[in-house]
Amino acid sequence: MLKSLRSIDANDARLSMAHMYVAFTALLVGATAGLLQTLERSGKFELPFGIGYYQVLTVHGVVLGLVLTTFFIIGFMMASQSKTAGSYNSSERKMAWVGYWMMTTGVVITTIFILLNEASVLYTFYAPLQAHPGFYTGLVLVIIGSWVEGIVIYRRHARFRKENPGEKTPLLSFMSVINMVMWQIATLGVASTVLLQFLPWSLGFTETIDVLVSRTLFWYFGHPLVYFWLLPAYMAWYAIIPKIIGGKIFSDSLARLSFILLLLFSIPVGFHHQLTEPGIDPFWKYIQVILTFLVVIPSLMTAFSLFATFELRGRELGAKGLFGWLKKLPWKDVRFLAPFVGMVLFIPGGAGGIINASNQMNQVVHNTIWVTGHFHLTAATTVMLTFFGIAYWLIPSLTGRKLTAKANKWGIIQTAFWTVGMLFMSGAMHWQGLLGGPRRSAYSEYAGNADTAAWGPYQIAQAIGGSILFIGMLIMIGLFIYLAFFAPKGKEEFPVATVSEDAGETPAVFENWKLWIGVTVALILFAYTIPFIDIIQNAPPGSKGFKFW
Ligand code: HAS
Repeated sequence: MLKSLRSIDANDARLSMAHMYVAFTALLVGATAGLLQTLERSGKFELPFGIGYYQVLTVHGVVLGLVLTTFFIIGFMMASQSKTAGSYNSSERKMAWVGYWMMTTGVVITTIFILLNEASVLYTFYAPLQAHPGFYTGLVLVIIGSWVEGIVIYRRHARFRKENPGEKTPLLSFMSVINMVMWQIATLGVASTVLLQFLPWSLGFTETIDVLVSRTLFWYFGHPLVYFWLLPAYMAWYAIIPKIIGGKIFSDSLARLSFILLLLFSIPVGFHHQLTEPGIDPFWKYIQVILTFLVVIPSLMTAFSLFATFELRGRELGAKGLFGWLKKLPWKDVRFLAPFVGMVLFIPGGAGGIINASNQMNQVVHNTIWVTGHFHLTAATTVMLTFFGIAYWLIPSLTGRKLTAKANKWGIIQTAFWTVGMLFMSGAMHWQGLLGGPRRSAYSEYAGNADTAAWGPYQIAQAIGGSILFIGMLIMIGLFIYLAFFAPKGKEEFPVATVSEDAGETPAVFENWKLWIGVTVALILFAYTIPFIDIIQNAPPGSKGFKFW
């Protein structure tokens, strides 16, 4: 009975849900760590049992930035592909489970070493901070597991094309492939620094480590990492939200083109995280800043497409005037409200990104808590609110249950808590950052000096925000458990929109993977080859601890 109530094949639903259990456990652990951090930084609270600030900060960053996101995203993409391209066959599903268990084992290993305080190196694990080899081994397992699951996504997409020659592929499946291609090309950077530099160094095979090489390889991965988080949110904005509001996808071609542009331009831009670092030729920083401004374009296209979708639907319902459509949107439906708040806050979030990318302004904000404010507005608000919005219908639709009116109401309350909490916290971080407040710094480190008084009010505001967010997180976890196990049985819709009749034909060239991957690789080689050779050739004496260079 329950089987037929699920929105996708029962075996695929179980696979997707397995990812969700890990993701929401990560939310519980990571957000609790976040609360502890803001309390510590307020100066009013000391961490108990000798727990270190940087240990908690590592838990927070790794568990939320790497575990919650990766598991939620892969689970969501697999459910979307199963829904729109058709269910996986048994060999694809088996392979996906292999990837899932590799990732989960990796997470357990990494977490153990962080909890043992053997890996308090933050989610960026910058050298010369060194962790236990177990930390790096766990991370490598997570990455390789995700590659295995990525191959499943490619296989399913290819099977659809083979079984339906000449037919346009489902938009959500196409988008999942793009996100996975970007992820796999990007993770080559972090996998190489971990395997070739950090592991030999932490195992004692090499005495030193080339810091600039490791940071460059990390940021080659680090920027596409944030788009790996963003693209699933865009998947929902382009292909799911129109259905929820009763409208249509404005343009299938525009959606695919913006994803292709994100693939092309999101990788060769890592230097914008290293603008203040010596050892990289300013010319190549300049080139990568230009490429960063190019990667903003698909986000502006996304904004345009969303405005068009909302306006068209609003006018269909009789809206008049420039902003009359706003009144016609389904404000009481949490499946719409949560992602919509995410979109609105992406306007200041994106503007902050553009400030960061602008070389001169970067000198003002780099390494200040402004940057922390930026990514709490983008990743923790825009992306997370969209993920919550997805979870409200995805979880019951996978478990064969209903999003009840009461759960919907609690979802709206949850959205309010998250938004208010984040505005307090991220707002105070931005402000403190503009005044020069440092990021990644424990109160206990500078307690008693002049900074204590200067930063006090901002850090208290962050603690208030953190506490409100913590309540928001608890409501979300409660709703997750309710929707997964206790909500009344029934068939919850898996909303997928169709394309507007007025949209043009989608050109076949969008499925020319050789072309897009070829251009992506060419752009990466252009942006990185010469500066990377430079970095290695001009490394300071003694820094070439890595024997293979
Ligand atoms: Fe960023 C640092 C530049 C976007 C996350 N970023 C970070 C870090 C993270 C992060 C985690 O150039 C810190 C890493 C660390 O630990 O050091 N970022 C950008 C740029 C963009 C950008 C140019 N970032 C993101 C997103 C993230 C994210 C998205 C997570 C998901 N970022 C930087 C730079 C740094 C950086 C530097 C390094 C700083 C330093 O010095 O260390 C762009 O992609 C932003 C483009 C976005 C837009 C907005 C489009 C708006 C849309 C919404 C439409 C709304 C509608 C609703 C339709 C142009 C699509 C309207 C309704 C109404 C009623 C109005």
